[in-house]
Amino acid sequence: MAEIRLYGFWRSLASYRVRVALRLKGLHFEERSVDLLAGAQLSDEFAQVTALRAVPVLEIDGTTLAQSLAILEYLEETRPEVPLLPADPRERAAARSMALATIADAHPLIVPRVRRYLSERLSLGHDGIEAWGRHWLAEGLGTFERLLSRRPPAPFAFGERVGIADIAVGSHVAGAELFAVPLDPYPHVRGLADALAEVDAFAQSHPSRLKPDANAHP
Ligand SMILES: N[C@@H](CCC(=O)N[C@@H](CS)C(=O)NCC(=O)O)C(=O)O
Repeated sequence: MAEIRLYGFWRSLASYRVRVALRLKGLHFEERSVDLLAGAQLSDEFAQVTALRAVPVLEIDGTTLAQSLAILEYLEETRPEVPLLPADPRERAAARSMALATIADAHPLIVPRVRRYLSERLSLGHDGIEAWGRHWLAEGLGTFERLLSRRPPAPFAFGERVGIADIAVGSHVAGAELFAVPLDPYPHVRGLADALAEVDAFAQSHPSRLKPDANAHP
């Protein structure tokens, strides 16, 4: 068994968060793809891994963890050498609070099970579901713009070091890219996203790098 195994999916924003954190902490991991578009999260095979029917799931230290924020906090507690949280307790709370703006508020509204319900039970068509996704992503971008505009100027959300707030904003921006939501109205978010794109852990983990045909010739 690999020492650290991530069950994820290329376009899963929550999996992206965990991938980035593992790489920031310098941890080697193997990734198993759970094809959310094919419904593999609902399979009997995946039910052996987790009861949650969702990715990310991380096998590490002889245990199985789920929920991206819980996984990030676990990595922080067990491998504190490269910190993902600021040292000051007030700043730690503020960083968690910013991260939750997408992890708890915006992102849960656009996951496959919600889109499936909109389609199968409420008969919303493709365009309606895309509009739904774009709406909640734009709402989240607006929240991040307001939050970031009140932070002191810094390359990253909480200063010189990337951390959980950056991971959350980065994942939300990746979602905006997947749904073609423009970043132009959100200059602080755009500035942070540009800074994060220069960080290897973010660049290597980005959905565009994992997309199955990303490396295929046209
Ligand atoms: N709050 C969870 C999100 C878990 C989640 O909903 N993951 C999505 C992919 S990003 C998923 O696997 N969804 C399966 C489904 O909705 O059927 C986290 O941050 O880890």
